Amino acid sequence: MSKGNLYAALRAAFPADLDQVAIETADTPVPLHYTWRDLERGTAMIAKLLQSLSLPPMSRVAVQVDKSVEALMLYLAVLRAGHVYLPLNNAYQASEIEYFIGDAEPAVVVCASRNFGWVSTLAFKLGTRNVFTLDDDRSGTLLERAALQPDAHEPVHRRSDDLAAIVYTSGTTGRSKGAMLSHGNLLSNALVLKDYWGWVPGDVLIHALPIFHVHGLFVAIHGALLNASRMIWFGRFDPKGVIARLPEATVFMGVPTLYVRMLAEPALTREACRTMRLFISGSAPLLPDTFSAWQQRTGHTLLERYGMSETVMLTSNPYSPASARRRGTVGFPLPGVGLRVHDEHEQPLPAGGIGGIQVRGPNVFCGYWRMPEKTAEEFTADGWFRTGDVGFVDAEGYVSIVGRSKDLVISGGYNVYPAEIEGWLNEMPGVAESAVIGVPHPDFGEGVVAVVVPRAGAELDAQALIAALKGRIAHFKVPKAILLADELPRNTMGKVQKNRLREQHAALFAAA
Ligand code: MLC
Ligand code: AMP
Repeated sequence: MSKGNLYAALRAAFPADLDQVAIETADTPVPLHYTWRDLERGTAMIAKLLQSLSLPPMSRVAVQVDKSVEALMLYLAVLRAGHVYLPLNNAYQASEIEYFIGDAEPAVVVCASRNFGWVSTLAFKLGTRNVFTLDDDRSGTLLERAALQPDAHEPVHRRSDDLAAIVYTSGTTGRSKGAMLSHGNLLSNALVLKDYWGWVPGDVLIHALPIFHVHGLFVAIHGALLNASRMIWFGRFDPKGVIARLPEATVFMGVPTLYVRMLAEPALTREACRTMRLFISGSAPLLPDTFSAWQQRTGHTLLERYGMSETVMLTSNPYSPASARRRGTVGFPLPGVGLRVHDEHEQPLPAGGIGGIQVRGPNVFCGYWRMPEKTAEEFTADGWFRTGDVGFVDAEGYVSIVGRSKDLVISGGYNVYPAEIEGWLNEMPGVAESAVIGVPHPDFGEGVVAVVVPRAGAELDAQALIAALKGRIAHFKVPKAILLADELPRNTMGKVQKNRLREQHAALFAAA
């Protein structure tokens, strides 16, 4: 019995003719075509392999691999086997992976074979018994072992409030928190979006996002699968490559950086977009200039929506009419989503009042993994989740995000938590203290910058600090610039005035 299992719901939407192509790869050495039957059989074999390991129910399966259709199959197999998927950014290094494995205690870890040495050492040390490899050329021990399994498997029964995935989002004060999402959180949101974004038979999605975050893994993939839509699958985002395939597609989803990079290509024209029905942007603020430039160049109005790992999608601009998609806003709360704006005294604000955005709904997560206190802090007494985003709702109901109460930088759609980077910097020899900020960046939206104060008498070299950080943490988190200063600006309470630093360095990347 599979009722409640998200995979079963997705499978139920597959087309009657399972021999149609479900996914076509765009940037493998030769194009690969996967039918719906391939997805069904491939995920069954991996699910059977997981079953053969006799894992406790709802074991975590941590996955740090390059993007491939087989990696997508692994996600679906974990769902159908009733375990809990734990996606990890493939840029993470040993210190980052050690934390996630230590915290989530996965029963299975799957990594790229080039990382097997250090990942398996860490995993075995932390008590994980099963480590497999999976590469983006369909090699690795996971598929070797799965190939020996039967290709039929009944999705395991799961209740809609059973855990399906844990998505780590970094904590403002250091420790990353695992947002626990249930089968019901994910399915309810996917069903709402199918309707809200007007998916129709014949839609074709270009998938060019990473599959270790909510946007690429849940929003894009669930959308296509629930609509039985073919996907044109890019292992990496390549603006020229994506534009070349637009005439075969109808839907595209991206973070703003993807749109900025496509706009830089002369090949992006109205003609190139002639078959497209919908371009969706999210994960970071879309600049009004990008919205307008896209409209002028392609004749299409970007649809901006807003969400987060803890809630999947929360708001969206309307699908129809396109003229109702309003620049600078993230649209309306999705059906079933409650959204309110409160001041710092927890009082509701009237239309236009700027305050903290709070939400509730069937999409809102079940809490942070093994952090009951943190979970309690982030929910109000009457059960609303504090997003940490600051914004307002106008008289017509459009939601706008104007800032964040959480100290967070979003660079090219990836979150970087200043506290984490400051911690690494402050440990380095010769560093007295540091402040990490985000400032406008033409490509990434925000660029990470560190202002570092040397210890008395110490000679610091910014490039050496950057190189040292690159040896320790994912490179996207490493500041694009490190500025040395004699001191940090502080208020009378002694708190670093990051606003002043942001103003002072606002033009740092302007000419880049
Ligand atoms: C890569 N680099 C970045 C970066 N991405 N630096 C800052 N910010 C980023 N986002 C750095 C790498 O570390 C590397 O540095 C160099 O750029 C080249 O790496 P690359 O892998 O070749 O980069 P590229 O392919 O150009 O990647 C850029 C990108 C990628 C924009 C395509 O960042 C991306 O796919 N972003 C999407 C993220 C996403 O899906 N977010 C959704 C979150 S879900 P070095 O030093 O090694 O040279 C969410 C909820 C919601 O937020 O609402 O959706
Ligand atoms: P994550 O923790 O990676 O899920 O990031 C979620 C955060 O991304 C949200 O809390 C917002 O701050 C931000 N975000 C997502 N979509 C948008 C958007 N359309 N505009 C502005 N910020 C966004």
